[in-house]
Amino acid sequence: MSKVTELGYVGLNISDGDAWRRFAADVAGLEVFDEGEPDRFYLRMDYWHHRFVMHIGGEDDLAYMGWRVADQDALDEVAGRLNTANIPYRAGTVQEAAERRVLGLIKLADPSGNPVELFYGPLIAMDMPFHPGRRMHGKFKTGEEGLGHVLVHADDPVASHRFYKLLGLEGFIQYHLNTPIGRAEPTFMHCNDRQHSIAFGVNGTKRLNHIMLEYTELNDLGKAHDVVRSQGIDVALQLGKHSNDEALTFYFATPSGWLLELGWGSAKSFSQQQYHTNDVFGHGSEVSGMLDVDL
Ligand code: MBD
Ligand code: FE
Repeated sequence: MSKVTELGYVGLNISDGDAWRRFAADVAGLEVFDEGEPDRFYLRMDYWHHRFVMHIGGEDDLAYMGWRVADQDALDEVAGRLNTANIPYRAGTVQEAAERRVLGLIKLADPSGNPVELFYGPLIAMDMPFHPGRRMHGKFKTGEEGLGHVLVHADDPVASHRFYKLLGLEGFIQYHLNTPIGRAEPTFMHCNDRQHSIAFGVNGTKRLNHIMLEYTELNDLGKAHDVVRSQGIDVALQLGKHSNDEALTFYFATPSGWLLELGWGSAKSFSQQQYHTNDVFGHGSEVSGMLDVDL
């Protein structure tokens, strides 16, 4: 059975391009890459042409998630499963594929309306090695594990689980948590060694709650933390270690209001269900209203 292999790229609608250019480079160390298009710029993490398309203008939120499949045959097979399940999708045009720097794609939405693209054949710019936006000790951990993970809105987590399973992801509820509005039972799903590539079950006002990016070196997480603190950026959850992916992370506000979770040292995905009611340590809430879970 053909499955998605990684969260390959993400499109974001942003209201303040200049704030984002500074934030991406100076805080996270991402490479800001401009191809002279007036309505967008790109963020790079590795040899990929881009991992993020930053669409200037519009509401500050997720524009689309790009989930990779191996090739055209794999895309046809997944599309066949969508047909069987009566899930509508649209084939991307040649121009739309070129716009994303991929060889082919289809466009659809998950059960909560989060835009999804399934693609194959990304442009890997081997002549353009990653050039970090600020000094870095190591790299971003990408490769077969994709760009990181997203926590997205789900009106009906059971329907979302069914949808992402159809794409080939696996996973399940991994926490029972307390929140100001009652119990949350978030679901975490994976499609490669990354412990999760998508999570849902904690809803806010936007489609996107957070994106998690991971460094290969602890020192780069420490540097990011220093920059966030020195710039006085709102921290939603302080440094701490998750019980499921065992990553050391912290969460802070992006110029779009949703959160960036930066991390280091995560464990691999696993296929037997277990659950947690607390994290290993830390992740204390600091600025509320952004990720109101009691970890
Ligand atoms: C995560 O990455 C996360 O964002 C939450 C809320 C819980 C466990 C792992
Ligand atoms: Fe996360």
